[in-house]
Amino acid sequence: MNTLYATRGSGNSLKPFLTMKQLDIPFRLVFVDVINGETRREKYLAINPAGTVPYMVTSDGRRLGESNAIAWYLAEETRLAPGTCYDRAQALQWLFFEQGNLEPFISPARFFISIVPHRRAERAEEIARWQARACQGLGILDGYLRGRDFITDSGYSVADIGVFGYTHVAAGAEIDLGQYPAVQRWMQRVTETSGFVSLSDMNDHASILLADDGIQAHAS
Ligand SMILES: N[C@@H](CCC(=O)N[C@@H](CS)C(=O)NCC(=O)O)C(=O)O
Repeated sequence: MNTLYATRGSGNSLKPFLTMKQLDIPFRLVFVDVINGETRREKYLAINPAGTVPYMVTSDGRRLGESNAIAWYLAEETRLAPGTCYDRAQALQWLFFEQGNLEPFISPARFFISIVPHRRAERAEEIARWQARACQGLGILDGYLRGRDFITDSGYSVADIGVFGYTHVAAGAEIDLGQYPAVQRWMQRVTETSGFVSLSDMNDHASILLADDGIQAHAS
């Protein structure tokens, strides 16, 4: 069975979680405590030297990091894989866009505003910059999604899952998604797809803690 290392509340962790739930792929979930620095300690670094979640160890022991790469691997040859060569390239375009123009700004702004608000003041200037950059990215996404149902013409796919991961929690970064009506309509469509599960479903899912995980360290 696949093992997914994840963190509660993480938009990146939601991506492989949602993919496996929608595809009925069984997995075990191990929660790593980012706030207490567990991702940067020896036990987790021996699993994922990059010290980030999500991370996956497949049923046959292979290892994979980066949320969009994990989701892509899981979606290959399933109904969540875009159907044509062009649609696959377009999916990759928007997954890279998400990692370059959305996630690096929404995620830290949300972290300091909503997850560790006592540390907000110390990052006030950066937060303003992150919000501005996130809004630029959301504006581009909104323009693209006008008149479209999903990211590619193949319908709902791994590309939507990847872009949804942090876009849907932008309010936690005090970004008003009301400015992006096409993004809002698209997010609603994503939540209506068959078997959709949310961040709170992930937070409440049966899991074990990293401290109780008996995996053998093997960096790759
Ligand atoms: N590009 C990576 C980013 C992963 C990432 O930064 N994850 C955050 C949680 S959402 C994390 O692990 N933070 C803890 C740390 O960096 O120690 C991905 O998409 O998986």
